[in-house]
Amino acid sequence: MNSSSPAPDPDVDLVIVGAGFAGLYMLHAARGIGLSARVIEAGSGVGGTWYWNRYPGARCDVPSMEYSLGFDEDLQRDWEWTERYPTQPEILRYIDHVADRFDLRDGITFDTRVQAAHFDDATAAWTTTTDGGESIRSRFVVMATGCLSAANLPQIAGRDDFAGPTYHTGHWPHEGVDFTGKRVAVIGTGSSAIQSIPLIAEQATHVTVFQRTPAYAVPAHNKPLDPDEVARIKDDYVDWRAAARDTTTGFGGHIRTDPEELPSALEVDDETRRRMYEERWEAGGLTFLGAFNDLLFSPEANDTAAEFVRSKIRDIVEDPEVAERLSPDTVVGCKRLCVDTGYYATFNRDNVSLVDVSATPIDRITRTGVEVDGAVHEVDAIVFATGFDAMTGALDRIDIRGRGGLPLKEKWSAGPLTYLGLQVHGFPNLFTITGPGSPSVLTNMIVSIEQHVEWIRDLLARMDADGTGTVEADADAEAEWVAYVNAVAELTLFHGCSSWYLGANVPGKPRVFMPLPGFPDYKAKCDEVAAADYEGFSLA
Ligand code: NA7
Repeated sequence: MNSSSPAPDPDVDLVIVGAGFAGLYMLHAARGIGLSARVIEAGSGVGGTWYWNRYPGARCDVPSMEYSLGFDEDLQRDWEWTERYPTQPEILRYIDHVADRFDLRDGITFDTRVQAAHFDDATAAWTTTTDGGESIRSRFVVMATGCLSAANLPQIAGRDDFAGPTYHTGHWPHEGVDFTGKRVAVIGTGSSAIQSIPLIAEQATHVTVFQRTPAYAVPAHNKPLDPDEVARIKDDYVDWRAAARDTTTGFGGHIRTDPEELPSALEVDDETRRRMYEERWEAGGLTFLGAFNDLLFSPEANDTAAEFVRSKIRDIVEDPEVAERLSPDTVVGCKRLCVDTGYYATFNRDNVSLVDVSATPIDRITRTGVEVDGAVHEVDAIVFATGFDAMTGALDRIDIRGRGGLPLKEKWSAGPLTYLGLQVHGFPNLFTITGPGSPSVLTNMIVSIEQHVEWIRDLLARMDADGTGTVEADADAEAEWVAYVNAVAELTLFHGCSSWYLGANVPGKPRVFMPLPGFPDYKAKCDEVAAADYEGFSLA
């Protein structure tokens, strides 16, 4: 545009990309401070992760009373969860309810994918373009694109030659899949595989599981919620949520002991240690790793937990050779701990077999099956439970350009650089909800989403009140933050395996630890920054 002509008004204050929990709450929060916003969503409905991940057994590994929005007292009182861990359909019903309850649908354009978002230095406005051919000018862009939304399909030779149907767990057909009478290959043994394999095995003639790295799983012990317990929680919900925000992971505040009061796994005798693990195992769920204060810091302490899980696998799986192959020898919790219902016991079924592809990778996919070490395992369908290009994948797939046309992909070529996981230097007025460098996937995502949305909302309200045009992370604040995130991660055992936290599951992706461990310190830092008039950000 000619710099002497006046800049056209933006079409809208905010463009928000994605209509999962983050996008919906951001829309509601923006409207609450009088800003106009439009959400662009690739799916035909709201829900994000929970819209796409419809594989059998898909369920959240954070309890439903905690994996729910806490910002509205009436919402949290009215909604009735039915089970300890919510299923994907129940979470989707909840998100639909949220969209309707807060009249959000008229702000969302569905079935539309954002292709690009470019910042114009002259007008300090963003132009977002979509595959529907629309260009939208806005003051702000908020990426609510999710941490696990860009599917990772491995580049296995012959992948397109297979004659039967193939599925990725993260893009499951909405009408469901009937595996009755079918021989099914499942590639991958992460959380999605662990949830789906027991159910697929109940239906299919045969399931062949291709395992590259065995995963640790602890039992969910899922059950219907007790109405009396729910009533008690609801009476105390505000304090309950506050307790959750005080935990490293953003949930379990009501049951957790202060880490300072927990012993080291190496301080107690063998019998006490075993009893404490048994108690956590019986209670079920991710809090297993909270049994001792050093499980994610000391390799020796961690190995006691790892050996406990291995002993459980040996107890459950009848064939000792299969039990051995299912037993990980890595740090437990280094890759995200899985929460299962009957996963290991499924390998006692006659119609389930396990193929170890750690030493001998899959050679190729043929017309009729999966070939490993020269032998073809004949199947009728293939399920890719192969995960996601996590945390940066969804952003990389959009052509995002900041000041001077700098592509975000180029800026992040050696790994993501952010300040607080909220902003990137050179990309004014662009926000990433639960972006790399924030606790995100190491926490209850809803707690992190609410904290980010509320922080962004308060900043936008402040900018609107005093006529500030742009906010941008400072280069030195960003550099210090990235160094801090790395330093915190290095205190932990998260570096000890090839996890998606490090980008190690995607060939060629830089290996950088992306999330920041520890929600309370992070939240305190964000609050301090805001109180110091957004220290580390330039408001112009
Ligand atoms: P994950 O946890 O990333 O699991 C993907 C699995 O797929 C994992 O076992 C991978 O093995 C395996 N994989 C990936 N590529 C291949 C190839 N080429 N050959 C064999 N096996 C392969 O994804 P999920 O969807 O299960 O879970 C993602 C998160 O969603 C989860 O952590 C929860 O937070 C919810 P690898 O371990 O890389 O050797």
